[in-house]
Amino acid sequence: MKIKKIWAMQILDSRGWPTIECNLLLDNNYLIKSGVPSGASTGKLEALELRDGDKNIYMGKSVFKAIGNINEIIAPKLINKSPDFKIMDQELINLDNTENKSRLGANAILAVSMAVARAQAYIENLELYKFIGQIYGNKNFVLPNVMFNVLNGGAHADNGIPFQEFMIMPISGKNFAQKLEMATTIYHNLKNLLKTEKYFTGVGDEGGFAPKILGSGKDIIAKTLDLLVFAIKNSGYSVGKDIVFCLDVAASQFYNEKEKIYEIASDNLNTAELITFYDNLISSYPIYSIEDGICEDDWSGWKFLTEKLGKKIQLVGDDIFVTNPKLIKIGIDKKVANSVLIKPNQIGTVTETLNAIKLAKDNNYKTVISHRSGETMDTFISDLAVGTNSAFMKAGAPCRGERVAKYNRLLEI
Ligand code: 2PG
Ligand code: MG
Repeated sequence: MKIKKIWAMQILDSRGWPTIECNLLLDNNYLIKSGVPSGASTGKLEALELRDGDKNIYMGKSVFKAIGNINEIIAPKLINKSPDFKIMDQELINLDNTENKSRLGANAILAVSMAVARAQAYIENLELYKFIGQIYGNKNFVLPNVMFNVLNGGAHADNGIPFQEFMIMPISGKNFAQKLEMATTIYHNLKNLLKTEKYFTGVGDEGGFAPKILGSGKDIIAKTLDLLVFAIKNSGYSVGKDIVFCLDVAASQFYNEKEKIYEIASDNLNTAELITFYDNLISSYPIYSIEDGICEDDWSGWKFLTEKLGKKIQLVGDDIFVTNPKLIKIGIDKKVANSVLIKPNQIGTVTETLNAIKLAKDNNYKTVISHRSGETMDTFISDLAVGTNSAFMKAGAPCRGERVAKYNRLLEI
């Protein structure tokens, strides 16, 4: 079966900014779609998300150039060929021929890459996760442990909470459906608690609540975690036995480069003080995982963090690795972090995403498959997590269509 047509159009993401939907029509007229997400707290070395920059259209954020690249440059190369994402990803990489996919745009390239992988799975009559498993060399289809982001701060909410994501991870449920129920019950009880305590109950970009919590930086973090502890207890679950915490600090967002200081609201901490703060948090709360605890450029700070806390908890590298096998390799060699966040749009093709996962796992780094804060209804990452037997996944709160789409897909699988 061959590709009859490929065309892209501009759609909106969950934040109301333009993004790309790619359509791929096979010659039996079966239509395949893919949608590309977009980050807010992006790593400096991510592959380039091509935007038009014309202030008069969507305040500069339209993606018509990238869409034109799909329709006029990429599509003609792939039409009338049988979908083969490995070959076609390489073709896209060659066609772009830049280090960060800045010619065609990583958003354009990923949209096509995901559509081609889906088309190939369809032709081989396989569910996407099984097809990914076949390519990746995995037959062990276990659903990931999910980190549910129930409280938003940082770049995902305007509430002054310095850390970006406060996630709960159910560990005692007997299957994903039960864990989803646990997390969702806690989510609703958290809302009730916030209401009772007279906090704001609106949500942030990833569907977690975004209350304004006052105090010094360290106080805000402790108060936030205390709210989660109460919500978990109010739901009848045991903190630490049933539910553990995962944080995405997104430390690059509040690092003062010039002063070499982390500005956590009113508290200014140097690297050693910040790590001590984490250590104290770990002693007081069942924290399983900390993502981006140190700024993305500070490899020696990251190494220090790993030496201090790497045996106690999972340390996830997001902005520092940006799903890039070259950077992950440096991390492995330098013994930095012990886990890698995986976001396909940081690197731009399915092939390179699978390479990043393989490299991490072959070196005993766990993988956390991740959404972006700006999302579409595309559920590719759920299949990616199961197909590669990744231990963890995060896709936001158990609330808002674009987040629950991923969890509902896990239920289907
Ligand atoms: C992160 C992500 C997803 P963003 O930092 O891990 O939660 O956020 O997409 O804004 O980079
Ligand atoms: Mg992150």
